[in-house]
This record gives sequence, structure tokens and C-alpha cells, in this order.
Amino acid sequence: MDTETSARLFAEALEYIPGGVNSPVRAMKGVGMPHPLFIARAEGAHIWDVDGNEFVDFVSSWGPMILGWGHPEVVGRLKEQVEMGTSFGAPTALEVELARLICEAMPSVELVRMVNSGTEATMSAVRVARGFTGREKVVKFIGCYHGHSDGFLAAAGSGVLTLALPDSPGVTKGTTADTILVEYNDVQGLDEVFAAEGEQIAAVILEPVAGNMGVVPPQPGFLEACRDLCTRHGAVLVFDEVITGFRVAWGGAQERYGVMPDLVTLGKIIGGGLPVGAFGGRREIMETVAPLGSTYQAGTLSGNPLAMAAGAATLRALAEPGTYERLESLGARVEDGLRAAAAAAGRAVTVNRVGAMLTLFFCEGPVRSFAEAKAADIAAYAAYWRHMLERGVYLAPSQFEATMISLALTDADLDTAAAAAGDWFAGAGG
Ligand code: KE4
Repeated sequence: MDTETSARLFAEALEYIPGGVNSPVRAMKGVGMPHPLFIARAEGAHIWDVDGNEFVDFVSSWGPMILGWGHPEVVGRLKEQVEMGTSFGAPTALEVELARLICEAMPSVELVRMVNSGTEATMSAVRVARGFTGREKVVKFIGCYHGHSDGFLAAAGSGVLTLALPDSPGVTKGTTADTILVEYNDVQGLDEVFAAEGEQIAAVILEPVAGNMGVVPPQPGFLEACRDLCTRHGAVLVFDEVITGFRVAWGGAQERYGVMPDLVTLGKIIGGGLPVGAFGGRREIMETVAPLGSTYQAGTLSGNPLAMAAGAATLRALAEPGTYERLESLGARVEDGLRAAAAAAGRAVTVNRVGAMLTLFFCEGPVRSFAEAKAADIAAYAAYWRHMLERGVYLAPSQFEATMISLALTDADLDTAAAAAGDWFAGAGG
């Protein structure tokens, strides 16, 4: 595959950008690439790199592009808004429209504040929880990633996990001293933390379906235990639904599993491919946010018209009848194809899937936690990834990320991916 232009662009990027990329996982180091692919354009579920190589995409820009690229409603609303103005630093009807859509869709959300990234959303939600409770400790789960604000960079998942940096330089001891780590799905561990420090815990934050150690679903009773312990000890339960929001159900994981958080953070899909984040939840908690309350939070481009237009158009398209049945069907077909290919070759793998997000782990499994995810054969995943790329299939360049299914995938796309995976497992790589 000719990737000469990507190589040249990467050499130039290294002159101006740390590591030549604006987010570490894009460097594709986790899959042994000499340089990342530079993408030129996308349409439907296909992307083209700058050398003209075409791929069926299963990354969806890490989640936002659940409709695929070029959806007429999204593009139309963006074009219309660009002509009217891209940013005013003042309220617009668009942010009311998106806020209403979110509040109507998400059972736990009574008030919602827009921000510009998932990191901002989780950072703000934790500040609000600390302000509301007057407490300082925050419980997070090992392997979950909530963006890169200091308090979370303690055995985080996603980029930090992929770079095998369990902690980040620059994060102070004081900051992580208020972060308590528990293994994902470890109800007993969480119970013990509450027994020891319950009255100091401001919040428990988690991905209700983990996507940043690869996909790890909640074990039966885990979300309920988080809810019950937070209720009993007066802590705020925060569902980080930056990935799962509008992906695993119209109302997110809280609807799919029937467990209501006190606060929820959103991002990705609600911006339809534009920079976005949001945090929201119970009215009495959200009313503490400035200017109504005294917990400060702000942002120049919060609620910016372009992200609001793209986000509202995306949610309106997702609200169409049959959307989540189709996402479930697409996800199941991908999962079944992978299981069949591995089984035919007698290769022990684990496929974890919730709706339209899944991960193929190169280990026997089960994979219910970060410790178990780490047992995956990263070198095998990297070789599989490169094989799939050669066959025109673009997967997340890390074993510890999620395959993000989009509605734009066609039967032909799924057949292409299944054939390529089947050849991998049947051949030397499998
Ligand atoms: P951003 O700040 O990247 O918009 O969102 C941070 C974030 C928060 N919460 C969850 C559950 C997330 O998955 C993320 C970001 N996800 C990663 C991929 N798993 C973004 C990709 C990247 O870092 O380049």
C-alpha cells in the first residue's frame, strides 16, 4: 500500500506538532505503524487517506460519526449555519434546541450545560459534585478514561493505557491523592472503599460500559451497586456517557441498564463531528452551576452554533424509528463474524459487545476488568490491525479501544471486513 504522502506529511508534522499528532492514539504506535495515515476525506462509512487508499471505517472518529460522513441533514444544517455565523459568544436558539433534545432523551437529565470536549465535561461534573457535597474524594475505576484532566490521570485507560504510562508527568501528588482507584466491576472493592471513606467521597465516576480498555460491559449488579452505595453515603454518581450516550440506546446506558446517575457527561455523538461536550443531571445539583449557583464553569465556544447544529441534526436522525434495532443488528453481525472466524481457526479470543460498540481481545478471556484486558496479546492485535488495513478495513489502532459501528455500514462493507478477518484467522496470523 502506497502511503508516501502520509509519510511526507508526518515528517513535516513532526516539525511543528509534538509527536506529529494532536492526540497520542492517532500516532498508531500501538499497532506498530512507522507513521500514521493522514485522512483526506470520508463519505458514508468509507474514508480515504491522502494517498487515495480507501477503507471501510470502524472507528467513526472515536464515536461521533455514528451516522457516517456526509449525512444530508447534518451537512445541510452546518452549511446553513456557516452562512449565518460560526460563533457569537452569546446565547442562540440552537443550544436551546440541543439542550431540549438531550433532556428529553436522557431520563436523568433535568438541566444540561454545553462545553467543548469530554474532558471539559468530566472535569466540570467532578467540580460540581465536590461543590454540591462539600467533599473532596473521587472514585474512578482502573481502565476507565474520562479525558486528560489531572485528577483522572491515575491508571487511566485509552491513550495513557496504550502508552503504558499508568500516571502522567505533571500530575501532582496532591491531585491524585483525592482520586481513589477501584477495579472495574469490583463491587466488593467499591463497598470496602465506601466503608473506609464513604463520608469523604464526593463522587463515583465511571463509564457505564467501559470503552477505553477495550469494551468491558458492566457485570450484572455492578451499576446497581454503584447507585446504591452513592445513595446510601450521599455521594454523586456520575455516568461518563461520552461514548455510550446515544450509542448504546437513545437514552444512553442509563436507559439500557435502567440505572439513573445523578450527573451524566456527554460528548462525541452530540456534536455530530464538531468539538463538543456536555454535563447535566439532577436539577438541585445543576442549579449550583454559575451563574445560577456559585460553582464556576465557563467556555468561550461552549454551545457554539456549528456543534449545536450538527449535534441537533445528528440526534434528530438517531431519533428515527428503527435506529437502535439497526445498530444492534449491525453490531451483532460484526460480533458473529469475528467469533465464527476465530472459532473456525481454533483461535481463543474474546469479543465484548454492547450494541454498536465492541472489542475483539486477543486472549481467551473473560475480560471484565483492566487486569484481564491487559492479558490480551497486543502484538497479535497489532498484526491483525495491519492485515485488516491492507485489506481495506480501518480499525481502532489500539487493542484498548472500541470498534464503533456506524449506521452507514453496508452489507458489502460487513462482508469485506468478515472476509478479511476470516483470512487472518485462517492464515498465518490466526
Ligand atoms: P475528549 O476530551 O477526548 O473529547 O473526551 C474525553 C473522554 C471522556 N470520556 C470518555 C468515556 C472517552 O472515551 C473520552 C475520549 N475517548 C478517546 C477514545 N477512547 C478519544 C480519542 C483520543 O484521545 O484521541
